[in-house]
Parts: sequence; C-alpha cells; structure tokens
Amino acid sequence: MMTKSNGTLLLMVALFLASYIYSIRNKIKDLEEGHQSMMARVEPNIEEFTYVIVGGGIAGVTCAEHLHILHPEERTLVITASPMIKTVTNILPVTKILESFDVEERPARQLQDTYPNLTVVKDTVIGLDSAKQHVLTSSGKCFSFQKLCLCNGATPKIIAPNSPHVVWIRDTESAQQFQARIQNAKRILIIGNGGIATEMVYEVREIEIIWAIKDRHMTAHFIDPGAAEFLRSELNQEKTPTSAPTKRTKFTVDNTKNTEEHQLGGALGPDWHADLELRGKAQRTVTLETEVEVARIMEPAEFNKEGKTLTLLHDNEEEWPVYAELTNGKVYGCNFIVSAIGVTPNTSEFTKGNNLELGEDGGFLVDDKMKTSVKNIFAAGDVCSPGWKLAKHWFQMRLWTQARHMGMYVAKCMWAEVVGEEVYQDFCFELFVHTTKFFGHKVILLGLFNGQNLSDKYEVLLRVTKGTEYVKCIMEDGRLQGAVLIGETDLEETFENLILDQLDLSHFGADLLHPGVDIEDFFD
Ligand SMILES: Cc1cc2nc3c(=O)[nH]c(=O)nc-3n(C[C@H](O)[C@H](O)[C@H](O)COP(=O)(O)OP(=O)(O)OC[C@H]3O[C@@H](n4cnc5c(N)ncnc54)[C@H](O)[C@@H]3O)c2cc1C
Ligand SMILES: *[C@@H]1O[C@H](CO)[C@@H](O)[C@H](O)[C@H]1NC(C)=O
Ligand SMILES: *[C@@H]1O[C@H](CO)[C@@H](O)[C@H](O)[C@H]1NC(C)=O
Ligand SMILES: CC(=O)N[C@H]1CO[C@H](CO)[C@@H](O)[C@@H]1O
Repeated sequence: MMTKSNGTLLLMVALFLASYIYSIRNKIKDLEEGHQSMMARVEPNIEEFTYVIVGGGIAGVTCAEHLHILHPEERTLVITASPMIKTVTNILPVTKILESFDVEERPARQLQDTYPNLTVVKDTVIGLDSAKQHVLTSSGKCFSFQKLCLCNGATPKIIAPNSPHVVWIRDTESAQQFQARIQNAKRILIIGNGGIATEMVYEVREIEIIWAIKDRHMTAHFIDPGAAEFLRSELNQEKTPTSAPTKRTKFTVDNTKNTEEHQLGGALGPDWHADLELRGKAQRTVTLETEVEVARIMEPAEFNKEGKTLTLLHDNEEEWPVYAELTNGKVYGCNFIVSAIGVTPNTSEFTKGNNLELGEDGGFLVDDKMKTSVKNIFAAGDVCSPGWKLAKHWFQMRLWTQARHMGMYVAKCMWAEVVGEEVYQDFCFELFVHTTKFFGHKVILLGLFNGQNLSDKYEVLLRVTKGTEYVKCIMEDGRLQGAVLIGETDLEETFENLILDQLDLSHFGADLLHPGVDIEDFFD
C-alpha cells in the first residue's frame, strides 16, 4: 500500500520531471528561434561595406576616388547601372577654384584595378532600407553600408521620348547630329529656354523657327531679361558672316524702369559656331510662343483625322512630317522638334518609403555637409539639390564641374562622420565656375555670369574682338559680380579674385576692360 508521504513524493517527482521537460522544450524552442534570427542577420548574400556609392558618373567616381585617398583601408563599393563609368582625366588648374579636365568613359573594371579596396559592381539599385542600412539590386544582391552616397544623376526631360520626330540636345556633340538633320529642313520647333535652346535659335540659319518657351522671357535661364529684350529685336535677322564689331562696350540693365533704351551695336555674342553650318532650307524667321508647353505631338494621319486648325505662317503650307499642338491651342507643322528642356534628378523608385526630403527642383535635398534628411545617407551631383544658404556668387547648375566638386566634398563629409572629424564647407561653393569649349573655343563662366539674382540694377561691360575673344563683365555698385570669358583672355584668375574680394572698381568705369588697363597690377 502506498503511504500518504510516498504519494506526495511521487507527485513531486512527477511535477519536477514535467517542469524539467517543459523547460528543456522551451530551451530547444529558444535555440531554434535564436538560430532563425541569427540566420536572418547573416543572410548569405549580404555583403558589408563601409561606404556604398550608387552611380558611376562623375560625382560617384570622384567620391570613390577621394574616399580611397582619405580612407584606403575601408571597403568602398560603387554600384553602377551602366557598364562604363565616367572618369575625369587631364586635370589642369585654371584658377584657385576652377580646373579644366576631360571626361572619359572607361570600363568599370579599371577603377577597381586601380584601387584595391574599391569594388565596382555593375547592377541597378532597386531598393533601399535606410533603417537596416542596406541596398538591394536587381540581380538580388544586398549590400550593407555605414555611409551611403546617392550619385544616380539626372535624366534629360524629353517630350515624347519615343517619337522619331523629336531630337534632344544638351551638348555640342548632339548638336552635330542635329546639324545633319537640319540640312533638309524648312521649319523646326524648338522647345526649351536654356542655353542650348538659345544657342540653337541664334545659330541656325535659313530656316523657320517656332520657339516655344514656358517662361515669359526668352532665355530666362541663360541671360537676364534686359539683354533678352535687347536681343529679341534681332531674332529674325539672318546672321551675316560680316557682322560689325561691337560699337558700344557698355550698357545698363535697369529693370526698375521699363525702357527699351539698352542699345548696343553688333551682336552680343560673337560668331563662335563658325565651324558648324547650321543651315536649313528657308528664309529665317523666328516665331516666339511664350508661356506655353507642347500639349501633343501628332503624325500627319492623326492630324488630318482630327481636323484641327493649323496655325499657318504661309498661305499654302504643304504637309509636314509632324504636327505639334501647344497649350495655347495653336497647332504648328514642322520637319522635326528639338527638345531642350533640361533634366530631372533621378530620384526614382528605389528610395521610396525612406522619407528622403526633396528640393524644389526634385533633387534630394542636402545640407552643407551633403547629407540628406535621412541619417547616414548623402547625395551629390545632378541628383541632389543644395539646401544650405548659398553664397552670393554660387548657384547650382547641373554640370560636370559641380558633379566633381560635390563628389570630392561629399567623400570628405562621409569620411569625417565615420572617423569623427570636423569638416568645413569647401571653398569651391563660394563661386560658381565652369569651363567648357564651344566649338573649339575656351569658355569660362564665373559667378553671376548672366546677372542671375541681380534683378534690380547692374551694368554690363563688353569687349569683343570678333573670332578671337569675348569678355562680358557683370558689375553691381562698381563691383564685379560675374563674367563670361571666351577665347584666350587670360583674365580668369584676376576676375575670380575680383569677384571673391568684391573690390570697388568704380574708378575704372568702362575702362576696366580697356586693353591698356592692367587690372592684374591691382593685385600686386
Ligand atoms: C548628353 C549630355 C551632355 C552633357 N554635356 C555636358 C557638358 O558638355 N559639360 C558639362 O559640364 N556638363 C554636361 N552635361 C551635364 C553633366 O553630364 C552632368 O552634370 C554630370 O554628368 C552629372 O554627374 P553625376 O555623376 O551626378 O550623374 P551622371 O553622370 O548622370 O551619373 C549617374 C550614374 O548613376 C547610375 N545610376 C542611375 N540610377 C542607378 C541605379 N538605380 N542603380 C545603379 N546605378 C544607377 C547611372 O548609370 C550613372 O552611372 C551633359 C549632360 C548630358 C545628359
Ligand atoms: C585595404 O584594406 C586592408 C584592410 O583594411 C589594408 O590592410 C590595406 O592596406 C588596404 N589597401 C590599401 C592599398 O590601402
Ligand atoms: C537666387 O535666386 C533664386 C531664385 O530666384 C533663389 O532661389 C536663390 O536663393 C537666390 N540666391 C541667392 C544667393 O540669393
Ligand atoms: C535606375 C534609375 O533610377 N534610373 C532612372 C533614371 O531615369 C530614367 C528616366 O526617368 C529611368 O528610366 C531610369 O530607370
């Protein structure tokens, strides 16, 4: 017979055993779960990098190169959607801030071979998890970062990108293709108000041009309204090969008065495009349509079917290869359409859901340390929009020079955050500088070269030697604010200093550009 105490003992043993088994089962479960979560953390295809850069353009590549200089022992990854990367070669200092260089496309491998701790992957980033600090690519790879730099550039805005009737132009190379096409054309429609559109309008001869712009003034992004007004009267004139030299070298832009008194002999721009024969097959006319956009592009069949009223420039117009309807209701026929409406920052798909703040023009907003609104994520080049308080003589223009400046500076900022150093904003953001070649001639743009932001009152000083040089100074209160230098003027260094130092030059007056006046002496 079982005694009471024996029974109790047995019960206790049973309970003990039960709880023991239970706890072991829980332990096993814990282990299993633990294992699972560990599996999640070390997914086989997460590769770890200190720095990850998206984009193999100038900004991305410059950033990678400078990270290598600053932090060679850390692993840096460049992910680029294109098989070629853009590198800067033949760098020559022009002034303190400005340098000239060539841009070359090179196989991505070369970069990796040059810098041992740099990896270049040809892949497209399709996802970003800013909390977990990793990016996903279209081939299913996952890379983790401590600091990420978005350098994924901008894309030309093209109306009707698939239409064979639309040509887009942004650089001098595509201008050459344009040249081939224009030879048989009688009429073109140019859309856009930037530098390229303006140049096209001025340079093409013997053709009818419809110029459709969104703004109220032509060339709003390129020259000031006063000069635009002045030039407008010359729009319809064929450029004559023997245009007279500039007679007056000074004129005043005063937007506070509504005057037409800005006179100036000769053309504002010299004939820098002499090498290119941009000639069509008709008598040159320019029809300016302001405050419009292109609403629709129609093939002849479509146009005929719709029976829209054609805006005629002549009594009997033949059938055109393409028709464009503008937002003001007008419909023009033409041989082809030139789209020169700028670029949009490529802040596309993959950053969605990460709350990256955008600037007014759609780029990733960055502060004076090139940081976006999200921790550990930086941006540089065409894809970013500066959100700091800009210096008076600097502004963003999506150009190589700035992609390079930003690429160098962002590398420093990323490195500084990793190592806990302090950086100060680079000197290059004090002054807008750009150098390029227009049809074989050196072009240097400094500061507020078109009177940007000087809406009230300023003076323009000009010195033009046809075919040789073109110097334009923008003066405000006797101080140099910006300049355009074309040809071998040798003035860039001096002018850079004059803009940065804001020296009072009023006693020179219009003689500032007189060849006999040695402004350089001013600094000695
Ligand atoms: C046709 C053309 C001509 C130009 N000519 C001139 C000129 O003569 N002078 C001048 O100063 N400027 C010129 N510009 C402007 C100049 O090219 C740009 O300002 C400059 O290249 C910007 O550099 P970036 O590195 O910011 O971007 P980009 O050079 O555009 O590079 C972006 C990079 O990001 C990659 N990328 C994009 N999305 C992804 C993704 N999701 N995953 C992985 N990679 C991605 C792209 O493949 C590319 O490699 C021109 C621009 C164009 C379009
Ligand atoms: C690459 O990184 C390793 C490890 O940090 C380092 O030892 C090596 O020196 C680096 N290589 C170069 C060329 O700096
Ligand atoms: C210049 O003007 C633009 C727009 O008109 C403005 O966004 C920018 O802040 C101005 N820059 C300066 C330095 O005043
Ligand atoms: C990958 C990426 O973001 N690139 C995009 C840039 O913009 C063009 C045109 O909008 C897209 O086609 C690309 O996918």
